[in-house]
Amino acid sequence: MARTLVIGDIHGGFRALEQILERAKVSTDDTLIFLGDYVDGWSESFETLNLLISLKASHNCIFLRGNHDELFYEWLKNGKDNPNWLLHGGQATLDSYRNRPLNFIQIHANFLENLDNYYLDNKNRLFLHAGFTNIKGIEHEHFSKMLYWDRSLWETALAARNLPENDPYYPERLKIYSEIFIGHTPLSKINIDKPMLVSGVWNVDTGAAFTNPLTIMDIDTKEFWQSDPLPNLYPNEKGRN
Ligand SMILES: [Mn+2]
Repeated sequence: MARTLVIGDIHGGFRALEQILERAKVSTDDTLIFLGDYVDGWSESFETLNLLISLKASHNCIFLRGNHDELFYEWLKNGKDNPNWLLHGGQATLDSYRNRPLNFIQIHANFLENLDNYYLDNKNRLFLHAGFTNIKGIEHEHFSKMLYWDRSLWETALAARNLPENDPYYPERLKIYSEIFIGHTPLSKINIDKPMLVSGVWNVDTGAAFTNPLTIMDIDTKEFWQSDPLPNLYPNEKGRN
C-alpha cells in the first residue's frame, strides 16, 4: 500500500538517511516528506543533498526548508557567512563541499532555492520545519522566516500538554490543523529518542545531529523506523555535539 512517510532533520548524516530508507523498505509507491535541515553537522552534507536530489527524480517527494538549508544557500549564492553558523555545523558543510565540481554545486543551490516553507495536505495536516506565530495559521504569518526558525509553537505545545482542547485558555495556534509535523527542536535535549506527540504536534527531530538516531515515520499509522545513533555511524566525528 502506498504510504506517506515523514523524515526528521538529517544534518549531513548521509549514512543514517540510507539506513532509514532501507529499514522502512521505502519504494517508489511511497511519498516522502522531508522536514528540512539536510546540511550542517556530520561530514556528508554533499552526499546527503546528492541523494535527496536523486530521490526527487525517482520518488514523489516534498522537500521543506530548514534554517540550516537557508544559511548554506545564502553562503552558496551570496558568499554570506556568520561565525554562529560556522560554529553550528556550517564549517562541516563547507568542508564537505571543498573541491566539488561547480556543476554539482549549482544543482545543489537550485535544489535549496526551490525548497518549500510548508506543506498542507488534504486532511488538514501541516508539515513544516519549525513553526509559525500567527494564531490564524500559516497563510497569515507575517514573518516567513519563522516557518523555519520558530521554536514557540513547540514550546506552546509542551506548555499546553495537560490542557483539554476545550479549555478556554487552550492555545489558538494548536486548534487550526488536524496534526502538525515539525523538526528543528531536537528531542535529544529532553532525553527523548523517539518521535513525540504533544498537543497535536508531532516532533520528528529525534536528534540525529547529536547523539541520537534519525527517524522516518508513517504519518497515518505512526509506525516509525530509525537509524543507528549517528555517533556510531561517524565514530571519528562530533556532529553538532
Ligand atoms: Mn532547524
